[in-house]
Amino acid sequence: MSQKKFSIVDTTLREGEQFHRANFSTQDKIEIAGQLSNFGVEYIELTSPCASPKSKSDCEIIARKGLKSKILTHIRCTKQDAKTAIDSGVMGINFFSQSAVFQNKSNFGKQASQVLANILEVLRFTREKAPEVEIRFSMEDVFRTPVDNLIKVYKAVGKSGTVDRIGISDTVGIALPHDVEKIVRLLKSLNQKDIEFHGHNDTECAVANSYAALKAGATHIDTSVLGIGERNGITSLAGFIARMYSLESDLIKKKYNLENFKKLHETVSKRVGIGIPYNHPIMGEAAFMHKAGVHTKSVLLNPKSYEIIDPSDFDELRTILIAHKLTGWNAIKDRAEKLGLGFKDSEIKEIALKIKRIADGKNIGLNKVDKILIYDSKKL
Ligand code: HCA
Ligand code: CU
Repeated sequence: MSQKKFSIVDTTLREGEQFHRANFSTQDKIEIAGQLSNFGVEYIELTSPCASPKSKSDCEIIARKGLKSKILTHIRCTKQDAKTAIDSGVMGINFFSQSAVFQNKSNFGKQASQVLANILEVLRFTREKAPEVEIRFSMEDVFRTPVDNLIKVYKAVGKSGTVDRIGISDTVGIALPHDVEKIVRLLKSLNQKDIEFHGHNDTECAVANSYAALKAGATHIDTSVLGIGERNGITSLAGFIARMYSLESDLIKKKYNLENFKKLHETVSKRVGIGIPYNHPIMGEAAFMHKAGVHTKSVLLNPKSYEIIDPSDFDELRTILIAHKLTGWNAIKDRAEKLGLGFKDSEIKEIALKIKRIADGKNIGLNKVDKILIYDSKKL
């Protein structure tokens, strides 16, 4: 990995609020922001204070909580929005601009020039009014916008000297990792600003794209807990953490308080009213389950044979499943030993065959396996 210095911009409380089932109360937001901060994300992005009266007061309350994470809000590129955001007391402003006006393939017309001039004026205004506030400017739908137009906009924004960071959004989840790498490198070559990447997950590429962005020189990655957001959401916090842990576990263990990870996920899942998907990285119920005989045998000898993440780092447990037709005698032997029962290997192999026969075509539980083991041990 070329990029070890990165920050997470968690947007569960902004993009996540755009998830169709989310409707956080003030109390929910305070609780989630506190847990995100305890986990250690560097930034928390909140819904625009211009979105509704409650969004405004929530922004003000959370911005003044003194959390460790920097509090940002996400607003349109207008002076009125900027004024309201500054007054809310946030430490950073994530401006975004819709890109339809820049998507004309044949030219950068009069309308686009006017929109760009407005953007620059708002950025200058904000920088002047709030010199201490961190400013990011981002365009929506970068990967469907002609590159020449992107260059025009980002070059002008960079030159204006008003922003700390530029953002790239894959608003519709269309990008592939190599597209992301290409654009990040291009923007990096235009100006040396920090770069934030925001990727939607319509084709399940969000985590890979986020990593590609980092590899190419991006510095900030947007995530949300459980990936919630518009449609099927964005890079999930757990997916991104799993990706980075698999490459740099020591760094991730040092940078974030992994023991708070589970609580954060349980809270968001409860407050949104959705379960944690069974296959969610790290947090899904299947993440550390081992079933087939070949797998269970190896995992019992060395968990790394089929695990790239140590569940105990996240307060999770590994499960060795043995009550099924794919079971293996090594796993049954391990279970017998746990129950304090002694068998010869030849006997255990017989018992494993019996369990396979019984479980072929129907579900049996661990209780049933235990009963068989105990019963057979008494016969000896
Ligand atoms: C949207 C906007 C956005 C903005 C991302 C950003 C997107 O809700 O449509 O400001 O980085 O995906 O483009 O979330
Ligand atoms: Cu988005």
